[in-house]
Amino acid sequence: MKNNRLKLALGLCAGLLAAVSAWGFAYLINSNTGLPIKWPQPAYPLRLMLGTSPGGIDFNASAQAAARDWNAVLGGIQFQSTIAVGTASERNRVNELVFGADVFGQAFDTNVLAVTTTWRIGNERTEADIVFNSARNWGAYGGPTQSGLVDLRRVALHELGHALGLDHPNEAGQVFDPPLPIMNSRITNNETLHPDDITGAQNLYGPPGTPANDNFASALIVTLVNNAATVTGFTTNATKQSGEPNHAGNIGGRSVWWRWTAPAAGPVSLDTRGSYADTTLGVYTGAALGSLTAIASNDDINPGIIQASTLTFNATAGTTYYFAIDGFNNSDGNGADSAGVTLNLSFSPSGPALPVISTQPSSTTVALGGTAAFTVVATGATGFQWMFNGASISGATGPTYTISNAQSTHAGTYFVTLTNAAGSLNSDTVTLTVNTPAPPPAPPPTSGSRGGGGGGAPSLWFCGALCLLGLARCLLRRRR
Ligand SMILES: [Ca+2]
Ligand SMILES: [Ca+2]
Ligand SMILES: [Ca+2]
Ligand SMILES: [Ca+2]
Ligand SMILES: [Zn+2]
Repeated sequence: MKNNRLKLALGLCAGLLAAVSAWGFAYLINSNTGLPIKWPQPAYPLRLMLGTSPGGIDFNASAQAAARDWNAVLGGIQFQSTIAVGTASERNRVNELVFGADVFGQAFDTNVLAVTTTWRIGNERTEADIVFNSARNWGAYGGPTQSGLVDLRRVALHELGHALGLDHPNEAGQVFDPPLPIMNSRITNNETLHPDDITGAQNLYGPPGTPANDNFASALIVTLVNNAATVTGFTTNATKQSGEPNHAGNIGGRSVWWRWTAPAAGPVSLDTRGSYADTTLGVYTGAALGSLTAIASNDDINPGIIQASTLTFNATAGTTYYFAIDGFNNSDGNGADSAGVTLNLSFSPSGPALPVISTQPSSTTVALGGTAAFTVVATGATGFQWMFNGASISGATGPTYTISNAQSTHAGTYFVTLTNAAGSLNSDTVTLTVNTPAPPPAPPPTSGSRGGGGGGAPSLWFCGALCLLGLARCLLRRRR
């Protein structure tokens, strides 16, 4: 009897899909941003409610051993388990590991050993419960799989990988020689984390330790090959130094540094595509952190959507440029986002110069029905294109963009792309706020209405309502 198919992770929220990376490993992805979904805090609490078998096997200890295996290779997160008895609930913000005859009321598929149910808000994991199929015969052993007896620790190792944000590499079309990754969708004789499992998880949470290029003075040198370079690192456990600027105007808090000396004059293009978290990027000249000159910076390629950063600048021959990558989203109580980061550089030595902006556009506020204008002052530009919430504005192709009769639909983010023969240069991203008259006070709720349910910050109530739509989708996926 073949009972050896591991359950694929249920992405219970809408907008989840598996993605293939260039490396191997696969992730559960927020399809709105293209970024993996991660547990945001350094501590990842688990509530173990697996108990002891009639034969005396301590299954909570087996799950703890699996959690320790992941903890040993991860720098930005650690599973922390507590032992309890009881039943698990979905959407209670407690990450529970239990045995169950079903998955919160949904039957296990044939051959399924365990299921991880996951919930999220934006790029952040909010909850992951793991249900081990109580119809199986569970044990604790090492070595090859035994017919009719499932080793709980290695199944927990797989399901905790889903809780971290990993998906099945084999189902993303990736082929390996044995020993196979733990994150493959079928249980195998391999019982230890595979290099692919470890690299995949470290891209999300970093390896143990602090990055070597955390401090400005420890900036790593970028070396070009054919006038291009791609360097990688981790912002995990990086810090912000005293006197360090806010990169792209964002407080950040987990910066890492590279430096590069231009061998000739020419335009440079930088981006952080391939990073595993929301980045900011800044370019500076100067010898000390307290006396830097800002050259260019960027937060998002497409504000709020493509959260990697991109910028261009004109390099001067012989000048050393410092590149800082930091994390965004330091407003969620968990510090700036951090993960594996990538910096891509391309250089056109002696090429024509990019446009130069002397005055950036400014954020502005306008009354409903009023007129707002954004202006950029630049030299060397032959074309202008204003962008609104990441999309081109038809006809907005001059140095000034004017909005007449401003409505609430005009509120959002704007920038202008300047072009010439050397390429393109984006201005700072600025915001338009449209002040609308205060609405009349709401009438008091009538008796029996469900008023005031989900106001304020994203709440459990809100997340639950969103995720129920996802549930139907995922059950279809399960039955496939
Ligand atoms: Ca739960
Ligand atoms: Ca730093
Ligand atoms: Ca960003
Ligand atoms: Ca954060
Ligand atoms: Zn799985």
